[in-house]
Amino acid sequence: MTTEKPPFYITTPIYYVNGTPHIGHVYTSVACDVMARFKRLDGYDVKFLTGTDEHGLKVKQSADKQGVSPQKFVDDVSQTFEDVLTLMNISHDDFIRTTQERHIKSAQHFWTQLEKEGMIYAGNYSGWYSVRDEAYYTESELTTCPDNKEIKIAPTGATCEWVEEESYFFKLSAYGDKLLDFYEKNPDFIQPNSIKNEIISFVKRGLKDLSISRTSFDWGIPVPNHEQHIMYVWIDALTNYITALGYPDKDTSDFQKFWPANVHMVGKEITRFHCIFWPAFLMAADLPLPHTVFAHGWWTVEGEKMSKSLGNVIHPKDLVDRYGVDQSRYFLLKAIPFGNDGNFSHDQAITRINADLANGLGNLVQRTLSMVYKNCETVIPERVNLTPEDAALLEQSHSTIHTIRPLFDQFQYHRALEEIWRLVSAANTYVDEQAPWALKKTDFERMKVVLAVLVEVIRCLGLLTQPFMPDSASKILDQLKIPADQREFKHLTQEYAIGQGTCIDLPEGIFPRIMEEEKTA
Ligand code: ME8
Repeated sequence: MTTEKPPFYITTPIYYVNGTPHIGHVYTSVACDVMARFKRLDGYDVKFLTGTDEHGLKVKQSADKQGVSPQKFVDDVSQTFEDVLTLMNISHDDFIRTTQERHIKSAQHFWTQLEKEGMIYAGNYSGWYSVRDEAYYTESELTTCPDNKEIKIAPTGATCEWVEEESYFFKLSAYGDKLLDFYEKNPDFIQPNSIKNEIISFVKRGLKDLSISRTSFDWGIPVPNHEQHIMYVWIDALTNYITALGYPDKDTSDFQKFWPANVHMVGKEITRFHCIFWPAFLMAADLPLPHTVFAHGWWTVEGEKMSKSLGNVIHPKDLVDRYGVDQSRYFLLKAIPFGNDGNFSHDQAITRINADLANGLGNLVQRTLSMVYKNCETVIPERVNLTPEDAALLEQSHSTIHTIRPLFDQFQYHRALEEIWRLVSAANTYVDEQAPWALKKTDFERMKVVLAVLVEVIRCLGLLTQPFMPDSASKILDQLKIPADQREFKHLTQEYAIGQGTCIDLPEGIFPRIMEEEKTA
């Protein structure tokens, strides 16, 4: 009997193509990738979507600055985002671009649905707009620039300009109570709680109708039947999450299986769009609402906001050249509690990678497998006559998955890593206490049992680290000759424990130590 796998749909924001990708973008993509891989290994049917947001004034202005057509510009920059996904070993199932035909059709249909429901009306917009945020702001939200009182500044620090133009509006003001009711009935919809509280107080202050079309430039999706208008970039962009499932066709197997999404992962600066506008649009279009929007924090670099002008932008390739792909993935998720802001520092990256990966996990694997290779004629020995210490360590290896599963459900990546590294430490303490190198001379049979226990712990560590460090975990599992069809979390049991008699190859180091002099490089 085959039972159907439960679905799990996770999305990143689609990234603006006005600049090249940096560690902020990579952070969200890695976090989603780790979740997607975790769920696949845990028996889910996963759909993982990412892509690029290619319309709007910000992108148009960037293209103009380079003197190329917007289409040529977005084609080139979108490719750099795809390349970074490959670089970081991201396992997305689909890459959506908002200039694709499938998306234009979907966004236009979505608009038509809102119009049919009577939720759109024509009017004139006059107010403040930030091109950098692609967002409208009310006067009361703005401050003035200390050097020039004429310049209005949004809460994000972006400058705003005064806009007056013909526009269509979405009746957002009709959704305040409905949204508050929805947040109350679905306490997991907005996470973490700090963001939920901000959104609730914003909605409670009263929602204004939202301008959803522009007429002063043309780089966007034409509004159906009113082609002098293009859609506001956010109504276009948010629709990507359903386009990728086949919308407007709601009968596709993907739409049936994966909508509503389990998680929209976003940075904290775009929660208003995802937690207010998007659910209101979906309510208006009579579509179910996603389960969770999780907003993570922001990275600064050596204490400063990343910016081209400060020259402190960290490019993913530099990170990978310096530390390696898996080491970079590990560091990004271990360095700060997910949901909090954090500061990137090379010193911290080196210290953590050396301590946890080179010395912690790497050393455990290397010293254990070298001893098996040299002293047991390359053959994994039998686990017999187990002591209580052996049994306790094996038990911890098989049960860690039960501790980290709920942590994944709460997006607590750093705590899941802490639990896995609790096992690494327990194993390293066990090696030191059991001292197999001494047993080699005094009790060779016991040495073999100690090594056999450690090999099983390493198998479990290989399985558990796969979502975070897929290549390194594969290397560990390959060295142990674990078959490809025995690498899921359901195999973290005694029943699938590594068999005695397996021959291993000469072990190769997995996590090289990063040299101190590179700190100042
Ligand atoms: O907002 N720290 O695109 P965007 C952490 N197109 N995360 C960061 C970051 C940093 N310093 N910088 C960027 C958009 N991010 C819209 C989204 S979705 C329908 C449309 C990450 O290119 C974080 O996930 O400005 C943030 O939300 C996203 O990149 C913003 O990317």
